[in-house]
Amino acid sequence: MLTMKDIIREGHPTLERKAKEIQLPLDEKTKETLKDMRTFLIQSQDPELSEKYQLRPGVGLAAPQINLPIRMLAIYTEDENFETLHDYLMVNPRIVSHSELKTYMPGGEGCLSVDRDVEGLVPRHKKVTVKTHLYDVETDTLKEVTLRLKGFLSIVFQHELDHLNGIMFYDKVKPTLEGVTPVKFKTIEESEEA
Ligand code: K2U
Ligand code: NI
Repeated sequence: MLTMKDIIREGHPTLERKAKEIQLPLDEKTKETLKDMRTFLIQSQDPELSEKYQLRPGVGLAAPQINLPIRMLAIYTEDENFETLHDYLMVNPRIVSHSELKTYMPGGEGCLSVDRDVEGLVPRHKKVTVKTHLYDVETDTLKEVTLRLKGFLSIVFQHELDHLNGIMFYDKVKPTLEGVTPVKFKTIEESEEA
């Protein structure tokens, strides 16, 4: 299983390189790595397991963060309304279009590969249309899809895609973002209302 010792930290050269396209079909080793990345995110969000294995909570993880400069990433999170679970293992993802409007995380961003707080806001496309191959763990199948992501999911995806291009969130921080609306997260109470 993956733990924090498998995650490389800022300054490591792999985090600053452009990752390479993955040749298809996926080999077994790559499939196992994708499964491990997904398991890491699931365990990192479990109070007991994250405590037991000392995992920082994560909603996304890109292969370069475990020192694999190849174009794949995992996302495992609910959206900002706590309505839908988004569970993606993306291979060779690319943005094919995006909104002009921007958004941002109200408190700024963090990163599993960055062991410090970084002040500032990161402008992100409010909506992105993504073409990617998705690996399905249950059926051991890979299919090419088009995903339309918005809000928090759009931010998470762009943060992870940046890792595939050697870009860190602190390369993009701004002190303020005038005229840009941040993602609004529902409170747990709001999400539990009928
Ligand atoms: O790539 C990573 O380091 C994983 C980040 C992804 C991320 C950072 C900022 C904004 C969105 C996604 C970790 O998930 S940071 C921890 C986290 C946890 C819950 C919500 C937002 C960030
Ligand atoms: Ni990161």
